[in-house]
Amino acid sequence: MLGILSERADVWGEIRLIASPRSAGRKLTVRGEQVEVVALGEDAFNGIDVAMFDVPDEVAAQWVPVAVSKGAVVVDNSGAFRMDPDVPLVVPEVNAHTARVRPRGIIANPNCTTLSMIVALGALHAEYGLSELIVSSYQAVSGVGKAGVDTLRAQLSAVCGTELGAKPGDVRRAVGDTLGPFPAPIALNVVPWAGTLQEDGWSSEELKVRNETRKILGMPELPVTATCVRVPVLTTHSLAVHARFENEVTVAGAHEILAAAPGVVLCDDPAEEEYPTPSDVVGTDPTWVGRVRRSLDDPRALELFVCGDNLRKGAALNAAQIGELLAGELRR
Ligand code: 11C
Repeated sequence: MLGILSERADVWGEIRLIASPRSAGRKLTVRGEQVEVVALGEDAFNGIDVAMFDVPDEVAAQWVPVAVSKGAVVVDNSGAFRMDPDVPLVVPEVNAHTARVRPRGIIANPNCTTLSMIVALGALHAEYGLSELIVSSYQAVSGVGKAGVDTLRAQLSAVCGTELGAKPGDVRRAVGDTLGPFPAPIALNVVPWAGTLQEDGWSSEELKVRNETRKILGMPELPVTATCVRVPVLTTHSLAVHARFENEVTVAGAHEILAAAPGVVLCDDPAEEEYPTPSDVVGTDPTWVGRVRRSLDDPRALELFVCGDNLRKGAALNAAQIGELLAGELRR
């Protein structure tokens, strides 16, 4: 977040850094200046116009209303308010207009998996009219934070240069009790799980993709099925998308839409081995799209492969873009 605020146009006045008392007094660099962190407390929000929250759900649930009561508009990156009907869930390229109506003084920032595909999908929906979505995610370990990154690095060190991975259970035995935040080894593996267990075997992440996609597109009845999978990638979520539309589609038409869509890069030339991969996309802002095909059995459906940096567009960048919308409003 601090990096992104430092890179983008400076629409801010004072930037105040607020964290738990444990971090108070630390100095962090933002826009080239050293700024001292102040402790979270009611007075910390005095005089703040826009408060960007990047904290666990329960901390957001407690402190976001406090910031609002002090006069701030809050951009919240947690899941605490996303499905509240009085809280817009905003992706500026797709539904910027919804940010203007915010009865609770809160704008929610979507989940990183939803954000990693929705800009491309929104552009195709605007032209063809989405009627059904089936996605499989390939999620990076930084989606669960530093513990995810540390765990993958530690497990990779344990298996690197060995012959592990050829016999059932050998990787599990080698990583021992260092599973970290994952339910199974993540090195040399893929794990069909992200989030917490919900009713009927769905994961919280799968339900977030479904519910948030519907809300962002303003289509509460849209059929959406997600299977969320964790892969041994540090940062950048990928998704294989099957999108069915009201109208017939063509690859050339989809290419044209995607190539012109703000925030999207079309990278689709399999003959030249050109398609997005997480290790090429990491650190960049756009949503990258490749492998665009018309479904063989359905002239109304497209298959796509999408990659987006889950820490940038999937989190801090989208929040900063929402903050910029608000700064534009405040200047008028
Ligand atoms: C993951 N997408 O990759 C999740 C993390 O609702 O913002 C983000 C959870 C959220 O594990």
